[in-house]
Amino acid sequence: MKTGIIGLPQVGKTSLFRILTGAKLEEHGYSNPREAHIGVARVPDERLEKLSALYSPKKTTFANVEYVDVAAIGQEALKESAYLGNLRNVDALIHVLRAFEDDAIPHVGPIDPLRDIKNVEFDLMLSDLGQVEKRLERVEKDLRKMRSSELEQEHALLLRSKEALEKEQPLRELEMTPEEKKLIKGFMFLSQKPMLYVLNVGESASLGADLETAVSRFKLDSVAHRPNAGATAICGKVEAELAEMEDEEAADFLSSYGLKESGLVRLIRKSYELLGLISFFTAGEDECRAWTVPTGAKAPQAAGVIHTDLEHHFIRAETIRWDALLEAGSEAAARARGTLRLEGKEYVVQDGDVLHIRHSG
Ligand SMILES: Nc1nc2c(ncn2[C@@H]2O[C@H](COP(=O)(O)OP(=O)(O)OP(=O)(O)O)[C@@H](O)[C@H]2O)c(=O)[nH]1
Ligand SMILES: [Mg+2]
Repeated sequence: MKTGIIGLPQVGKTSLFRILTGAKLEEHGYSNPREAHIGVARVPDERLEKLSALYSPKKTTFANVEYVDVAAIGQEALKESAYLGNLRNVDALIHVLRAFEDDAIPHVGPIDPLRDIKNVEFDLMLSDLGQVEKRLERVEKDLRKMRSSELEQEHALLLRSKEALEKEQPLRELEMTPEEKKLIKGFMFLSQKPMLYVLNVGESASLGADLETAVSRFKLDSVAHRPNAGATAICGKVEAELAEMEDEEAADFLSSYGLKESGLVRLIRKSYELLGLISFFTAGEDECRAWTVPTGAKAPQAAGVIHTDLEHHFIRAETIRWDALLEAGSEAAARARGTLRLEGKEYVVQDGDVLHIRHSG
């Protein structure tokens, strides 16, 4: 899964990218600011850490999310094909919004995240609209030559998209059947991607409480509740300091701000929710590992994420919730208690399941 980090100039995109991925500026050769930077972040997961403590495996593997840091967004940038290509290729977007006060760092007028959202969304929609219109022309030409139900379906969907964009409704808010989604997928429309708005707030003594209330303080409640969108807040400055600390020091630092956990944990969790992703685990003496599947995935699909052969030769999945396994103390004990179940091909995997795939391969 790939998430693009976008936003106006100097709002803290690169800072957030660095904190998320632990990337150092030098390593990525930031000499060319127009270039996109790609980094991998580990998805923090306490459940996996606890499973790992039970099994003491040789290796513990967390799930990963890829982040792409691009140059500041704007109508000019969106005309560059390399820039556009980088953005089209992601599965979701994080829009970083300036919410911190600092006279030394310029911004377009007073702090107003809602205005910035409107402007950036407008640019995204304008880019999509250009693409929709171009394709519509082509489809209409083809339809005059020959009618086909597939083309007609695409035509109707494009018209619907055009209508939405013209009234400034991002495509992520359009309701689509799975079939329509498939039809439109190839365009990789920017305004169709799930969007997480991230307020980059200033440092304060009551940061814990300030982060909690930031979304409503900056009037983002309504945008956060729109389809396929969400909002959260982070303090880039504090996170950057946290990233440099050892665990114990970090815990003290967090509590001095009235925080329970690093904002990154919340941020990554939010992007998971937004994308409709869940985690399941495999646990053993060799490796304890977290895997990612879309909500609603059935057991064979989950098996396929581990290895394609496992999907083809899937028989059953021994299944138990991570906490039930911890409570029992071992798979054998769980089996004896009857909390370890055998699930078949139609089983819908639940967030936090520990699976052991039985296969015929
Ligand atoms: N006071 C304050 N400054 C910040 C914060 N986050 C970032 N900055 C500063 O803002 C400036 C821009 O940060 P970047 O992370 O480079 O912002 P960016 O969005 O990647 O900028 P461009 O890529 O040039 O558009 C830097 O000088 C940062 O130190 C913050 O939370 N508080
Ligand atoms: Mg940057």
